[in-house]
Amino acid sequence: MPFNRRWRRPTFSEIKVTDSFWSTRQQTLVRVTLPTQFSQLESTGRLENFRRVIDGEHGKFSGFWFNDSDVYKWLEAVAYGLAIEDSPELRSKADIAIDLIARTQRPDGYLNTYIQYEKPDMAWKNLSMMHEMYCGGHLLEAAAAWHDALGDNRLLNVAVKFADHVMSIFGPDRRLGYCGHEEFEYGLIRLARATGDTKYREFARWQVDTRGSRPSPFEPELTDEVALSMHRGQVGQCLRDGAYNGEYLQDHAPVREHTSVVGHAVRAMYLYMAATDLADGEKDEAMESALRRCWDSLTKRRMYVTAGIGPSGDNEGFTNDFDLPNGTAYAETCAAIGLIFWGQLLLEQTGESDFADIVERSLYNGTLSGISISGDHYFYDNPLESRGQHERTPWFPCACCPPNIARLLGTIGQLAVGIGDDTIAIHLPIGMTVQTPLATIEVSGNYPWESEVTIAVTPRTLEPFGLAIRIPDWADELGLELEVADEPADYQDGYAVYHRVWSPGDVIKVDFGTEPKWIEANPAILDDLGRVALSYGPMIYCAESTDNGFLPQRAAVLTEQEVAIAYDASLLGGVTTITVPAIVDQDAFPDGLYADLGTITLQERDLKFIPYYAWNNRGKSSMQVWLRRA
Ligand code: FUB
Ligand code: ZN
Repeated sequence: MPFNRRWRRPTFSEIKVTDSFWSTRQQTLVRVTLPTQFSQLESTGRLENFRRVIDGEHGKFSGFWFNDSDVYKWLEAVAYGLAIEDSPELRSKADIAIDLIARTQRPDGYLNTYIQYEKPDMAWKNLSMMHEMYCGGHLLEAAAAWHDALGDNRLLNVAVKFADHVMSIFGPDRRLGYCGHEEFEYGLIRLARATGDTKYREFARWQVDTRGSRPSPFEPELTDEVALSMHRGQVGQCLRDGAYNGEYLQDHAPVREHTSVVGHAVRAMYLYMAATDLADGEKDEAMESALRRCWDSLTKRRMYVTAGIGPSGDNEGFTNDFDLPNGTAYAETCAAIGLIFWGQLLLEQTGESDFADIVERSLYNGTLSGISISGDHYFYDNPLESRGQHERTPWFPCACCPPNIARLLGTIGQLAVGIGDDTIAIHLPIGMTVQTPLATIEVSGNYPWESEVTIAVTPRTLEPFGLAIRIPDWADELGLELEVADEPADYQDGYAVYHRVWSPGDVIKVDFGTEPKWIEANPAILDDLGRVALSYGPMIYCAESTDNGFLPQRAAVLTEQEVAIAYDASLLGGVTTITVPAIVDQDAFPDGLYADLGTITLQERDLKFIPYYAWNNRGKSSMQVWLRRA
């Protein structure tokens, strides 16, 4: 399918999430996550950095040079949170931040507290590392969010001035330049939509199209003492064998020539999001094929079973095909979120459900593990095995992930549904009420714990229209019943579609046939050899020592035997557990390290699994996703 947008996202007034799984999390977002994050923005000096610029001297700049972006991402999430559930306290916290941002902006539109406070003469001198446009991109996204979700244009005015300032310096007839950390491109696209001014979209296109230029605008920075005085990190990341190598920041080749995902994972996701959006309706075959190549490289050779991506902490990103170590997996929360953002754009433009499969996998696994059930502790990296050293924390010195997961949680409803001219698509069958010009759709059930979902349609037109229901990749047998008539569905691009004239009260019952399933990994993933993982619907499971009284590393599962499923409302906010027979190595062993074969005694024990996202919510523990197979 060519990239021609098929679905648009519902606005906040068109959708209400009523899902037992996600609405609790959205409530926690507004009542716990966003208020506690504001306290962190204050106590760690991120907001103080703005006051420092406004007022002059207040001591040293706090933290990383891209700390402004945390404030912008938090504000973006607040816009969504307030659209879901109004909160005067949260609103007044946001007002403080918005006011500070507006007052910090220079009259010419420039805005970056680190540069303004610490290095006022160094603006735009080190594009590869200093994140000025990256921070600006998050400002633009926050501005678009406040405009779109709340009709509030205060940030939009700041964003327009900033974008105009950048465009007065860089551009086709000006200086060649783009940011070492992509993000501004997508921010510009959203700014163009919010303002209706396409010049921002075209500027984003120019930045995407010129990325990978030779000589690269980053090359001179590697020998420029002024640029290096601010950050020498680019030398290590960008030089290989003494020559410039732009892989770390996806500047190794023009995007249309990219063949696989490389470098820093979050950067790559943000670049491909912009490129995908820009390809919409352009019939740009070279770009479409590059994006499909990179998507395949990512999801067929470089992605964990949890949809975590970027195995290495060295470059916070990609290494080689099938290199997916479990215990040292970096799998940054932001990268998993970026994968959702990119996959959703591909889904909306192509209508192909494969993209939604990955979005769903990331959502319920590698992304959701990034936040505690209480909503105020976070993982930065999301390993698939722990020997007890990992624990979520309330914040990080580099705190990109917490506000990123907040903005993702605010837009679950927007991921669940696609609205087309004559079709409504249910991408994620979560509980919700959707009001579109064609119909009101009510989805109810207890997904993902239960198999059955009911979709009730109340049309607003006498004309026929389509209802498309995604068939998840994990559903072997999909039961579909249109209660009012014996009409078969059409199957298109992984969706079951009923196209008909609807009457009020028409109901479709869907049974996803959710069953526990064992998964094997491609033998090329050496870390998973001889191992299996357990899934239930969209969720990947793990075994945690907390539930079992022994280390899961010592167990080998008996995959041929029956498993027991139980929903436990009192455990981890309500989860379905799966108990599996396993063989466990016993403790008794003579003093010392080694002994003759046969010394170890084995015992059959039950091994209880919980959803991966829910691990480490009861203190430190040993955990494994890929278990040895007996
Ligand atoms: O550099 C900004 C953000 O901080 C990146 O996206 C993350 O990977 C972390 O390095
Ligand atoms: Zn992050």
